[in-house]
Amino acid sequence: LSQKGVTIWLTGLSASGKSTIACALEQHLLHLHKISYRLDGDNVRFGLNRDLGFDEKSRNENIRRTSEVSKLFADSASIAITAFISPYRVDRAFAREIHEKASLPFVEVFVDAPLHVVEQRDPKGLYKKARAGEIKEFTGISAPYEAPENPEIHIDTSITDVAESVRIITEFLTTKGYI
Ligand code: GGZ
Repeated sequence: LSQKGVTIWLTGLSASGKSTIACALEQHLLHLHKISYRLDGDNVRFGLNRDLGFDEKSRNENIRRTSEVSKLFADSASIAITAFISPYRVDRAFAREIHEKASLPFVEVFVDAPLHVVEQRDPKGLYKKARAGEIKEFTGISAPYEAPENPEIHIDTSITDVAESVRIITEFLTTKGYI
């Protein structure tokens, strides 16, 4: 098998569009007869990482484990798509480092949107609860989000729709020969 796997690492605030883009990207890759696997809070935080919360140490561990799992997927020649806030630069740097050490491609995608926009979206009412102090250490409100300084791809979802986001990512993957 000449084709290696790859990890596509989406990072951004809650409600920035990570999961939406991840799902649409998975669908698009399927149309291209490429099977990918999505790792996100919905399938990881209720299983593998059910012991973890949202304090800094828990998030570090959430991302450390997720990094290792995505690396295993990429190592099996799969396309791993991760959709975690992954707010700390040091954790994302770790994810990148273990991929690079294994000669596996790692594509960091900054799914960006201004705080006022994601707060306006607030699909689950979590920002409202965070503002009211009902949720502690909420990213962007009472916990940090360290924006990527050198992501392979930077998408502002307040001006870029899902289809265009998928197109941008797919084009990057194709150009690099990762898919
Ligand atoms: C941020 C939280 C929090 C706190 C619960 N801070 O929009 P969602 O609901 O569906 O996605 C968010 C998800 C974030 O989990 P991650 O595993 O991606 O976070 S991290 O990478 O930082 O470990 C949000 C919900 O969980 N959620 N409490 N305090 N998001």
